[in-house]
Amino acid sequence: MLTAPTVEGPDTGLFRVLRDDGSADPASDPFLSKAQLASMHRHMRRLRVMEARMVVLQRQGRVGFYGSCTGQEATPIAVGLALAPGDWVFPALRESAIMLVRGFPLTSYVAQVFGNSRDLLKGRQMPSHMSGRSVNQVSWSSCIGPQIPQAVGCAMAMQRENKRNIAVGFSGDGATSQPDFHNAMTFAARFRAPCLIICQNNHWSISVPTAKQTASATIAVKGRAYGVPSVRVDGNDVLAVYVAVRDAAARARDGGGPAFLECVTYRMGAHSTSDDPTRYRSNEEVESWAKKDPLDRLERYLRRAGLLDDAAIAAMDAELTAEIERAIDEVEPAPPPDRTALFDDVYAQPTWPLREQRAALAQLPKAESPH
Ligand SMILES: Cc1ncc(C[n+]2csc(CCOP(=O)(O)OP(=O)(O)O)c2C)c(N)n1
Repeated sequence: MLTAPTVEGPDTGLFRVLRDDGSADPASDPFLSKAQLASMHRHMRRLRVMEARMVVLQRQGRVGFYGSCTGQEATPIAVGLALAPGDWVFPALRESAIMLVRGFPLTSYVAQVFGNSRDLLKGRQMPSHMSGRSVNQVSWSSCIGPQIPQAVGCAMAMQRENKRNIAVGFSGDGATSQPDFHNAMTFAARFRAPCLIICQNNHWSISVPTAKQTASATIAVKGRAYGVPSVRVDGNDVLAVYVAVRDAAARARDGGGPAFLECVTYRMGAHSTSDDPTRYRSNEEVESWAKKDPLDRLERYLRRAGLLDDAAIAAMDAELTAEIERAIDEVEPAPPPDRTALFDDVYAQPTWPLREQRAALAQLPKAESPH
Protein backbone atom coordinates (compact mmCIF):
# COMPACT_ATOMS: atom_id res chain seq x y z
CA MET A 1 0.00 0.00 0.00
CA LEU A 2 2.55 2.56 1.08
CA THR A 3 4.81 3.52 -1.80
CA ALA A 4 6.44 6.81 -2.64
CA PRO A 5 4.57 8.76 -5.32
CA THR A 6 6.27 8.19 -8.65
CA VAL A 7 3.91 9.72 -11.19
CA GLU A 8 5.94 11.89 -13.52
CA GLY A 9 4.44 15.13 -14.71
CA PRO A 10 5.15 18.79 -15.37
CA ASP A 11 5.64 19.22 -11.63
CA THR A 12 8.56 16.78 -11.51
CA GLY A 13 10.22 17.55 -14.85
CA LEU A 14 11.98 20.76 -15.85
CA PHE A 15 10.43 22.94 -18.55
CA ARG A 16 13.15 24.57 -20.66
CA VAL A 17 13.38 26.54 -23.89
CA LEU A 18 17.07 27.50 -23.98
CA ARG A 19 19.44 24.61 -24.54
CA ASP A 20 23.00 24.58 -23.20
CA ASP A 21 24.47 25.25 -26.66
CA GLY A 22 22.48 28.50 -26.94
CA SER A 23 19.82 27.21 -29.31
CA ALA A 24 16.12 27.27 -28.46
CA ASP A 25 13.82 24.25 -28.48
CA PRO A 26 11.45 24.97 -31.42
CA ALA A 27 8.64 23.09 -29.65
CA SER A 28 8.53 25.64 -26.81
CA ASP A 29 10.24 28.74 -28.27
CA PRO A 30 7.93 31.77 -27.92
CA PHE A 31 9.53 33.26 -31.06
CA LEU A 32 9.77 36.73 -29.58
CA SER A 33 10.54 39.59 -31.94
CA LYS A 34 14.02 41.11 -32.04
CA ALA A 35 12.69 44.15 -30.16
CA GLN A 36 11.16 41.98 -27.42
CA LEU A 37 14.39 40.01 -27.03
CA ALA A 38 16.43 43.21 -26.89
CA SER A 39 14.16 44.63 -24.19
CA MET A 40 14.32 41.39 -22.18
CA HIS A 41 18.10 41.39 -22.38
CA ARG A 42 18.46 45.06 -21.46
CA HIS A 43 16.22 44.65 -18.41
CA MET A 44 18.24 41.66 -17.23
CA ARG A 45 21.53 43.43 -17.69
CA ARG A 46 20.27 46.63 -16.07
CA LEU A 47 19.18 44.70 -13.00
CA ARG A 48 22.55 42.95 -12.76
CA VAL A 49 24.50 46.22 -13.04
CA MET A 50 22.17 48.16 -10.74
CA GLU A 51 22.25 45.60 -7.94
CA ALA A 52 26.04 45.31 -8.01
CA ARG A 53 26.11 49.09 -7.53
CA MET A 54 23.59 48.96 -4.66
CA VAL A 55 25.67 46.39 -2.80
CA VAL A 56 28.74 48.63 -3.16
CA LEU A 57 26.75 51.60 -1.81
CA GLN A 58 25.91 49.51 1.25
CA ARG A 59 29.55 48.52 1.73
CA GLN A 60 30.50 52.20 1.51
CA GLY A 61 27.99 53.00 4.26
CA ARG A 62 25.85 55.13 1.97
CA VAL A 63 22.74 52.95 2.31
CA GLY A 64 21.84 50.67 5.19
CA PHE A 65 20.90 47.41 3.54
CA TYR A 66 20.31 45.73 0.20
CA GLY A 67 18.88 42.37 -0.78
CA SER A 68 19.85 41.43 -4.31
CA CYS A 69 18.48 38.82 -6.69
CA THR A 70 21.74 38.24 -8.59
CA GLY A 71 21.51 34.90 -10.38
CA GLN A 72 17.71 34.98 -10.18
CA GLU A 73 17.02 37.80 -12.66
CA ALA A 74 15.20 35.61 -15.19
CA THR A 75 12.02 35.25 -13.15
CA PRO A 76 11.36 38.89 -12.23
CA ILE A 77 12.19 40.09 -15.73
CA ALA A 78 10.09 37.42 -17.48
CA VAL A 79 7.15 38.02 -15.14
CA GLY A 80 7.33 41.78 -15.63
CA LEU A 81 7.24 41.33 -19.39
CA ALA A 82 4.46 38.72 -19.38
CA LEU A 83 1.98 40.61 -17.16
CA ALA A 84 -0.67 43.04 -18.35
CA PRO A 85 -1.30 46.54 -16.98
CA GLY A 86 -3.68 46.26 -14.04
CA ASP A 87 -2.30 42.92 -12.83
CA TRP A 88 -1.08 42.90 -9.22
CA VAL A 89 2.26 41.70 -7.86
CA PHE A 90 2.87 40.51 -4.29
CA PRO A 91 6.62 39.85 -4.14
CA ALA A 92 8.62 37.70 -1.76
CA LEU A 93 12.23 38.84 -1.32
CA ARG A 94 13.69 38.99 -4.81
CA GLU A 95 11.13 40.34 -7.24
CA SER A 96 11.26 44.11 -6.67
CA ALA A 97 12.62 44.62 -10.18
CA ILE A 98 9.28 43.65 -11.71
CA MET A 99 8.35 47.23 -10.88
CA LEU A 100 11.11 48.57 -13.11
CA VAL A 101 10.05 46.37 -16.02
CA ARG A 102 6.50 47.70 -15.65
CA GLY A 103 7.60 51.33 -15.83
CA PHE A 104 8.43 52.37 -12.27
CA PRO A 105 11.10 55.11 -12.47
CA LEU A 106 14.65 54.08 -11.60
CA THR A 107 15.17 57.28 -9.58
CA SER A 108 12.20 56.45 -7.31
CA TYR A 109 13.49 52.90 -6.96
CA VAL A 110 16.95 54.10 -5.91
CA ALA A 111 15.43 56.76 -3.63
CA GLN A 112 13.68 54.00 -1.68
CA VAL A 113 17.06 52.42 -1.00
CA PHE A 114 18.31 55.74 0.41
CA GLY A 115 15.03 56.23 2.31
CA ASN A 116 15.28 60.02 2.10
CA SER A 117 12.73 62.70 1.16
CA ARG A 118 12.78 61.55 -2.49
CA ASP A 119 11.46 58.16 -1.38
CA LEU A 120 7.76 57.75 -2.17
CA LEU A 121 7.49 55.58 0.96
CA LYS A 122 8.87 58.42 3.14
CA GLY A 123 11.76 56.37 4.45
CA ARG A 124 9.50 54.06 6.42
CA GLN A 125 10.48 50.75 4.89
CA MET A 126 13.82 49.01 5.04
CA PRO A 127 15.82 49.46 1.83
CA SER A 128 14.76 46.96 -0.85
CA HIS A 129 11.19 46.81 0.48
CA MET A 130 9.93 49.12 -2.25
CA SER A 131 6.39 49.22 -3.56
CA GLY A 132 4.69 51.20 -6.29
CA ARG A 133 1.05 52.21 -6.53
CA SER A 134 1.56 53.17 -10.19
CA VAL A 135 2.54 49.59 -11.06
CA ASN A 136 0.25 47.67 -8.67
CA GLN A 137 3.09 46.19 -6.68
CA VAL A 138 3.03 45.90 -2.91
CA SER A 139 6.10 45.84 -0.69
CA TRP A 140 8.20 42.85 0.24
CA SER A 141 6.85 41.35 3.37
CA SER A 142 9.81 40.83 5.66
CA CYS A 143 7.66 38.28 7.42
CA ILE A 144 7.99 35.17 5.24
CA GLY A 145 4.72 34.01 3.69
CA PRO A 146 1.81 36.44 4.14
CA GLN A 147 2.07 37.87 0.64
CA ILE A 148 0.91 34.56 -0.86
CA PRO A 149 -2.63 34.54 0.63
CA GLN A 150 -2.78 38.29 0.07
CA ALA A 151 -2.26 37.70 -3.65
CA VAL A 152 -5.00 35.08 -3.67
CA GLY A 153 -7.36 37.45 -1.84
CA CYS A 154 -6.59 40.20 -4.33
CA ALA A 155 -7.31 37.78 -7.19
CA MET A 156 -10.61 36.75 -5.59
CA ALA A 157 -11.60 40.42 -5.30
CA MET A 158 -10.85 41.03 -8.98
CA GLN A 159 -12.79 37.89 -9.86
CA ARG A 160 -15.86 39.24 -8.03
CA GLU A 161 -15.54 42.49 -9.92
CA ASN A 162 -15.37 40.56 -13.21
CA LYS A 163 -11.99 42.05 -14.04
CA ARG A 164 -9.70 40.27 -16.45
CA ASN A 165 -6.67 40.93 -14.30
CA ILE A 166 -4.65 38.47 -12.31
CA ALA A 167 -2.54 38.61 -9.14
CA VAL A 168 0.86 37.02 -8.76
CA GLY A 169 2.10 35.96 -5.34
CA PHE A 170 5.72 34.93 -4.86
CA SER A 171 7.49 32.73 -2.39
CA GLY A 172 10.93 31.35 -1.83
CA ASP A 173 11.45 27.62 -1.35
CA GLY A 174 11.57 28.20 2.41
CA ALA A 175 8.23 29.99 2.36
CA THR A 176 6.51 26.87 0.96
CA SER A 177 6.99 25.34 4.43
CA GLN A 178 4.99 28.17 5.99
CA PRO A 179 1.25 27.82 6.80
CA ASP A 180 0.47 30.85 4.63
CA PHE A 181 1.55 28.97 1.51
CA HIS A 182 -0.89 26.15 2.24
CA ASN A 183 -3.76 28.50 3.13
CA ALA A 184 -3.16 30.32 -0.13
CA MET A 185 -3.19 27.10 -2.18
CA THR A 186 -6.43 25.93 -0.56
CA PHE A 187 -8.27 29.17 -1.27
CA ALA A 188 -6.78 29.65 -4.74
CA ALA A 189 -7.93 26.22 -5.89
CA ARG A 190 -11.30 26.16 -4.13
CA PHE A 191 -12.33 29.56 -5.52
CA ARG A 192 -10.52 29.20 -8.87
CA ALA A 193 -8.84 32.51 -8.12
CA PRO A 194 -7.23 34.20 -11.12
CA CYS A 195 -3.75 34.06 -9.68
CA LEU A 196 -0.31 32.61 -10.14
CA ILE A 197 1.75 31.47 -7.21
CA ILE A 198 5.41 31.44 -8.16
CA CYS A 199 8.12 29.92 -6.03
CA GLN A 200 11.70 30.89 -6.76
CA ASN A 201 13.51 27.80 -5.55
CA ASN A 202 17.02 29.19 -5.06
CA HIS A 203 18.03 26.18 -2.96
CA TRP A 204 18.63 28.08 0.28
CA SER A 205 16.52 29.73 2.97
CA ILE A 206 19.31 31.86 4.31
CA SER A 207 21.58 29.06 5.63
CA VAL A 208 19.08 26.16 5.44
CA PRO A 209 19.29 24.07 2.26
CA THR A 210 15.96 23.08 0.68
CA ALA A 211 16.53 19.38 1.38
CA LYS A 212 16.65 20.11 5.12
CA GLN A 213 13.25 21.74 5.25
CA THR A 214 11.05 19.64 2.97
CA ALA A 215 10.81 15.96 2.01
CA SER A 216 8.80 16.74 -1.15
CA ALA A 217 10.37 15.38 -4.33
CA THR A 218 10.07 18.86 -5.83
CA ILE A 219 8.47 22.09 -4.67
CA ALA A 220 6.04 21.99 -7.60
CA VAL A 221 4.48 18.70 -6.46
CA LYS A 222 3.13 20.56 -3.45
CA GLY A 223 0.47 21.96 -5.80
CA ARG A 224 -0.90 18.48 -6.63
CA ALA A 225 -2.79 17.82 -3.42
CA TYR A 226 -4.52 21.18 -3.68
CA GLY A 227 -5.60 20.64 -7.28
CA VAL A 228 -3.52 23.53 -8.56
CA PRO A 229 -1.88 22.81 -11.95
CA SER A 230 1.82 23.06 -11.29
CA VAL A 231 4.89 23.29 -13.48
CA ARG A 232 8.57 23.01 -12.61
CA VAL A 233 10.43 25.48 -14.77
CA ASP A 234 14.11 26.15 -15.38
CA GLY A 235 14.28 29.45 -13.51
CA ASN A 236 17.57 30.41 -15.17
CA ASP A 237 15.96 30.21 -18.60
CA VAL A 238 14.21 33.53 -19.11
CA LEU A 239 12.34 32.30 -22.19
CA ALA A 240 10.99 29.26 -20.33
CA VAL A 241 9.77 31.39 -17.42
CA TYR A 242 8.22 33.83 -19.89
CA VAL A 243 6.30 31.06 -21.71
CA ALA A 244 5.14 29.43 -18.47
CA VAL A 245 3.92 32.72 -16.99
CA ARG A 246 2.32 33.91 -20.24
CA ASP A 247 0.36 30.66 -20.61
CA ALA A 248 -0.68 30.38 -16.96
CA ALA A 249 -1.72 34.05 -16.93
CA ALA A 250 -3.84 33.63 -20.08
CA ARG A 251 -5.56 30.63 -18.56
CA ALA A 252 -6.25 32.42 -15.27
CA ARG A 253 -7.61 35.47 -17.12
CA ASP A 254 -10.02 33.22 -19.01
CA GLY A 255 -11.45 31.78 -15.79
CA GLY A 256 -9.29 28.64 -15.85
CA GLY A 257 -8.14 29.12 -12.26
CA PRO A 258 -4.78 29.35 -10.54
CA ALA A 259 -1.40 27.86 -11.39
CA PHE A 260 1.72 27.17 -9.40
CA LEU A 261 5.20 27.53 -10.91
CA GLU A 262 8.42 26.40 -9.29
CA CYS A 263 11.28 28.31 -10.91
CA VAL A 264 14.49 26.43 -10.20
CA THR A 265 17.36 28.85 -9.76
CA TYR A 266 20.22 29.80 -7.44
CA ARG A 267 21.01 32.81 -5.29
CA MET A 268 24.53 33.72 -6.42
CA GLY A 269 25.12 36.37 -3.78
CA ALA A 270 24.48 36.64 -0.08
CA HIS A 271 20.96 36.36 1.33
CA SER A 272 21.29 40.11 1.94
CA THR A 273 24.09 42.50 2.80
CA SER A 274 23.73 41.24 6.40
CA ASP A 275 24.76 37.69 5.45
CA ASP A 276 28.01 35.82 4.73
CA PRO A 277 27.18 32.75 2.60
CA THR A 278 30.76 31.40 2.79
CA ARG A 279 29.82 30.26 6.31
CA TYR A 280 27.34 27.67 5.05
CA ARG A 281 27.88 26.73 1.39
CA SER A 282 30.79 25.55 -0.72
CA ASN A 283 32.60 27.41 -3.47
CA GLU A 284 32.18 24.33 -5.68
CA GLU A 285 28.41 24.62 -5.43
CA VAL A 286 28.46 28.33 -6.26
CA GLU A 287 30.83 27.76 -9.18
CA SER A 288 28.65 25.00 -10.63
CA TRP A 289 25.67 27.36 -10.65
CA ALA A 290 27.76 30.20 -12.11
CA LYS A 291 28.01 28.04 -15.22
CA LYS A 292 24.20 28.16 -15.53
CA ASP A 293 23.97 31.93 -15.13
CA PRO A 294 20.64 33.21 -16.58
CA LEU A 295 22.19 36.26 -18.22
CA ASP A 296 24.89 34.13 -19.90
CA ARG A 297 22.19 31.71 -21.07
CA LEU A 298 20.23 34.46 -22.81
CA GLU A 299 23.37 36.09 -24.21
CA ARG A 300 24.55 32.78 -25.67
CA TYR A 301 21.22 32.53 -27.48
CA LEU A 302 21.36 36.13 -28.72
CA ARG A 303 24.94 35.79 -29.93
CA ARG A 304 24.12 32.59 -31.77
CA ALA A 305 21.20 34.37 -33.44
CA GLY A 306 23.56 37.19 -34.48
CA LEU A 307 21.75 39.72 -32.28
CA LEU A 308 24.56 40.50 -29.81
CA ASP A 309 28.34 40.82 -29.64
CA ASP A 310 31.02 42.00 -27.19
CA ALA A 311 30.92 45.57 -28.47
CA ALA A 312 27.15 45.82 -27.97
CA ILE A 313 27.46 44.49 -24.42
CA ALA A 314 30.25 46.93 -23.58
CA ALA A 315 28.25 49.86 -24.98
CA MET A 316 25.14 48.76 -23.08
CA ASP A 317 27.03 48.45 -19.80
CA ALA A 318 28.49 51.93 -20.20
CA GLU A 319 25.02 53.33 -20.86
CA LEU A 320 23.42 51.46 -17.96
CA THR A 321 26.17 52.44 -15.55
CA ALA A 322 25.74 56.09 -16.52
CA GLU A 323 21.96 55.85 -16.07
CA ILE A 324 22.37 54.35 -12.59
CA GLU A 325 25.00 56.91 -11.57
CA ARG A 326 22.70 59.72 -12.71
CA ALA A 327 19.88 58.30 -10.57
CA ILE A 328 22.18 58.04 -7.53
CA ASP A 329 23.56 61.55 -8.06
CA GLU A 330 20.03 62.88 -8.33
CA VAL A 331 18.56 61.30 -5.20
CA GLU A 332 21.44 60.85 -2.74
CA PRO A 333 21.79 64.55 -1.76
CA ALA A 334 18.10 64.86 -0.79
CA PRO A 335 17.50 65.56 2.92
CA PRO A 336 15.83 63.00 5.18
CA PRO A 337 12.03 62.88 5.15
CA ASP A 338 10.44 65.61 7.27
CA ARG A 339 10.12 64.15 10.79
CA THR A 340 6.44 65.01 11.01
CA ALA A 341 5.80 62.81 7.96
CA LEU A 342 5.86 60.04 10.54
CA PHE A 343 2.20 60.79 11.17
CA ASP A 344 1.12 60.89 7.53
CA ASP A 345 -1.02 58.11 6.06
CA VAL A 346 -1.78 56.44 9.40
CA TYR A 347 -5.50 57.13 9.12
CA ALA A 348 -7.47 58.76 6.30
CA GLN A 349 -8.47 61.39 8.88
CA PRO A 350 -5.81 61.84 11.59
CA THR A 351 -7.18 61.38 15.11
CA TRP A 352 -6.79 64.24 17.62
CA PRO A 353 -4.02 62.49 19.60
CA LEU A 354 -2.01 62.10 16.39
CA ARG A 355 -2.62 65.74 15.46
CA GLU A 356 -1.40 66.81 18.91
CA GLN A 357 1.66 64.58 18.76
CA ARG A 358 2.52 65.82 15.31
CA ALA A 359 2.32 69.43 16.46
CA ALA A 360 4.41 68.64 19.56
CA LEU A 361 7.11 66.97 17.46
CA ALA A 362 7.20 69.90 15.07
CA GLN A 363 7.91 72.21 18.08
CA LEU A 364 10.92 70.24 19.28
CA PRO A 365 14.29 71.81 18.51
CA LYS A 366 15.93 70.01 15.61
CA ALA A 367 18.88 68.88 17.74
CA GLU A 368 16.61 66.78 19.94
CA SER A 369 15.42 64.58 17.10
CA PRO A 370 17.64 62.46 14.86
CA HIS A 371 16.71 64.63 11.88
C1 LIG B 1 7.90 34.24 9.55
C2 LIG B 1 9.38 34.45 9.39
N1 LIG B 1 10.23 33.50 9.84
C3 LIG B 1 11.57 33.68 9.69
C4 LIG B 1 12.05 34.82 9.12
C5 LIG B 1 13.56 35.02 8.93
N2 LIG B 1 13.87 34.88 7.51
C6 LIG B 1 14.01 35.94 6.69
S1 LIG B 1 14.31 35.51 5.11
C7 LIG B 1 14.25 33.86 5.51
C8 LIG B 1 14.50 32.79 4.48
C9 LIG B 1 13.49 32.79 3.42
O1 LIG B 1 13.84 31.77 2.53
P1 LIG B 1 13.06 31.57 1.19
O2 LIG B 1 11.59 31.61 1.43
O3 LIG B 1 13.61 30.34 0.56
O4 LIG B 1 13.43 32.86 0.31
P2 LIG B 1 14.85 33.37 -0.19
O5 LIG B 1 15.43 34.24 0.89
O6 LIG B 1 15.71 32.18 -0.44
O7 LIG B 1 14.60 34.15 -1.42
C10 LIG B 1 14.00 33.68 6.85
C11 LIG B 1 13.90 32.36 7.52
C12 LIG B 1 11.12 35.80 8.69
N3 LIG B 1 11.52 36.92 8.10
N4 LIG B 1 9.78 35.58 8.82
